[in-house]
Amino acid sequence: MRRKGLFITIEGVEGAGKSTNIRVIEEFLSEWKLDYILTREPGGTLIAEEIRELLLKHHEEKMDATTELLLIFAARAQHLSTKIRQTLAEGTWVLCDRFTDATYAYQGAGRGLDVKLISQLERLVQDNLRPDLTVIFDLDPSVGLERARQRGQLDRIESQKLEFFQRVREGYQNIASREGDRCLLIDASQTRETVRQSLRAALENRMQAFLGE
Ligand code: T5A
Repeated sequence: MRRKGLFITIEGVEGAGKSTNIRVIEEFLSEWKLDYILTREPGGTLIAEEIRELLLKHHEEKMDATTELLLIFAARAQHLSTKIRQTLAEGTWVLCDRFTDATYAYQGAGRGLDVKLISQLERLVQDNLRPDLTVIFDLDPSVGLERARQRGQLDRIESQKLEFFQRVREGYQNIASREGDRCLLIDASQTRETVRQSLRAALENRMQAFLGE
């Protein structure tokens, strides 16, 4: 019996199918009879959700990139201290829609902020806590943005130029190739059913390793 829950994070550019495929992961965890919670970033607690609103809404004043970065880590500190750490310690798994890889991809690769600064904040806020498994949905951002557009009005971050999201995608691809043991890169350009099957096969594989420990 594991003493600690596993921490699984889901990543990808806008419209890559995170929400769609989180349902596949939930179904999978239920089949394995694992207790889990689903949460998201930025957000996941009352205070962190208020910070999310501030981050995603349009403002008359331009938000400085460092302000954006600090707000994201402020929300993360709140989320970790009031929800994630305690849940994992109780042995419950945590499924989180985005986490710090999104910060490296969006604020690092996308906005061009110094990666060293991000990793300093990561250490400050998370100490040694890192995800056990990260699923990254890889998709051409022009396809993802079109999917997001069809859903309604774009928020402040979704309204960035296409080149921004191309850098974000490359940021994610670099993380996946650097940290292959932790990350699963899923081709999200396929049909919903094919993505579902690839994801299930990849999870099956990893889960054997986790639960066989
Ligand atoms: N952010 C976040 C940072 O900048 N830094 C950080 O550190 C963090 C944590 C949060 C925003 O905050 C930024 C990144 C984001 O801009 P979010 O709530 O995570 O935003 O939301 P989005 O990325 O905007 O999530 P979306 O809901 O837009 O995208 P999903 O969840 O990836 O996509 P999903 O599943 O809703 O699918 C979109 C549409 O495509 C269809 C779906 O039915 C849906 O209509 N679809 C497919 N269509 C065809 N083929 C497939 N295979 C499909 N899969 C899904």
